[in-house]
Amino acid sequence: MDLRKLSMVLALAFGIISLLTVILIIYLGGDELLSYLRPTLIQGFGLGIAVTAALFFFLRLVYKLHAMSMALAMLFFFIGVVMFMSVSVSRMYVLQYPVFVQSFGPGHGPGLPVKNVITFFQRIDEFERVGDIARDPNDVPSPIVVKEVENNKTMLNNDMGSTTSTSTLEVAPNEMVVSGIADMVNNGALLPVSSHEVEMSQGEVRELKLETTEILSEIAPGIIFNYWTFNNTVPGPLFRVSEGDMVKVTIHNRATNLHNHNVDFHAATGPGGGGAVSVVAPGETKEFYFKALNPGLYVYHCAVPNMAVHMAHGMYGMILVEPKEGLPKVDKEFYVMQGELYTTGTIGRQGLQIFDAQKMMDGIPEYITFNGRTGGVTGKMQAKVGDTVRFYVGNGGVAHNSSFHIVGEIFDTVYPEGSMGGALFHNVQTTNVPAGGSSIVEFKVDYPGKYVLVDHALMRTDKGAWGILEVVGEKDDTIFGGNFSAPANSSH
Ligand SMILES: [Cu+2]
Repeated sequence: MDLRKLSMVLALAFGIISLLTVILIIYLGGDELLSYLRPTLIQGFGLGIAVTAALFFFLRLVYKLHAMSMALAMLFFFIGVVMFMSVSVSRMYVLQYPVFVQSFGPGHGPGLPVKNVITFFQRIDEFERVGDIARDPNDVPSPIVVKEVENNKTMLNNDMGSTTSTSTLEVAPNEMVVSGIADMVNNGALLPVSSHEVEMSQGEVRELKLETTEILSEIAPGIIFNYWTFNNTVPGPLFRVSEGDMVKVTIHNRATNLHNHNVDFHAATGPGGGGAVSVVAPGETKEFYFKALNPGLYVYHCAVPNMAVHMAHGMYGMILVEPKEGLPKVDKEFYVMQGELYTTGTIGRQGLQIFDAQKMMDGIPEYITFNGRTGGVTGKMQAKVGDTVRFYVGNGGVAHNSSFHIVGEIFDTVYPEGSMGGALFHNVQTTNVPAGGSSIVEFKVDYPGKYVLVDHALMRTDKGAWGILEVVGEKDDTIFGGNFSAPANSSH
């Protein structure tokens, strides 16, 4: 065969292989998979062109110019470069999808079955698309028992609903002076009772319902992630029970899901915190129970291997086990959980983002969020001057502790690491919230303005870890003063 024909055949073969590859990808996973693999295809196509051209060059050197030694030198040069690149790059980055990552944990590694990866792309249109993945930070169940600090009077809440008690901002200013506890009494949420009746209320059965879901939602505008959740939000719901209560958990794994899930309650004493008896396949439902023996603020999370992978998809939430005597009354309660997202695309890359197991193993998240996405708790939290405020702060991790801080505020009281019954901290600037742990902070808001919640490892604000508590009301010149105007060189 002459060289011209051979060259034509080679070029044609290259073209056909490229086309078949694209068709195979579309067949396996549709446009979404094609779009996801685009960088790899461009890389692969480029490499193909280079190899084909090198081959033409090699053949011409040998058969036309009879320069065999020069051809061999070129060949070895080419092999040498490829060897060098193969060590430094090792594999095309986009293919670091978990199926290729080897690890040595107790369960199986962060790799997902190839079958599930392909199935994900094939069924991508069947996954629910959730508009806002962030749990509303106001979504805090009403107190069960409230400890009145001033006169030691105890009150009982007979309403076990999870309605929030933090909606007083809508009322007219002259009604806003009514204290939070009075609001709740007026709403029928709380009824004064004797201490004897409080004793009787202990040891109730609390039914918690969890649905595990695999959905699509936005990390930031235009940046899509396949979240795995409890009850379709990140974090999952905040549950509220009382010390000594029997907690009955029902967990259902949505039928469209691809993976098994379960739940490990840090508030439970027993194998896996319930994880050992709650593994559910897609479509399956299970029940288990535990007694809330110890008061405190506890994380719950999915613990199906690989546990870190499930948590890094958003599978965490918290349960508050109130002490028997309740917590001191406050005017506002908020629920905020920090968490990390590991995506193959670097921060800001638009479109569908695939979970990156290697980045998770290295502990380098692209996004660190409050309540699951950037801006997850911004514009949602309000209080008025004079309010006492309590934050239930948690950390789903999966790698990093949070140095929780609110710019311009001081925590009057901290329940360190969400513990109860021991020493409380007072006058704290920044509190540690361990991965898989919590903290409770309380403070009175004294001055109007915007107070920024941060993880004080401050570069994490650029990854999304911040939110705003807005305080409205009268300025108090005895506490703070100054000129709020913009600097002279500001364009605003
Ligand atoms: Cu899970």
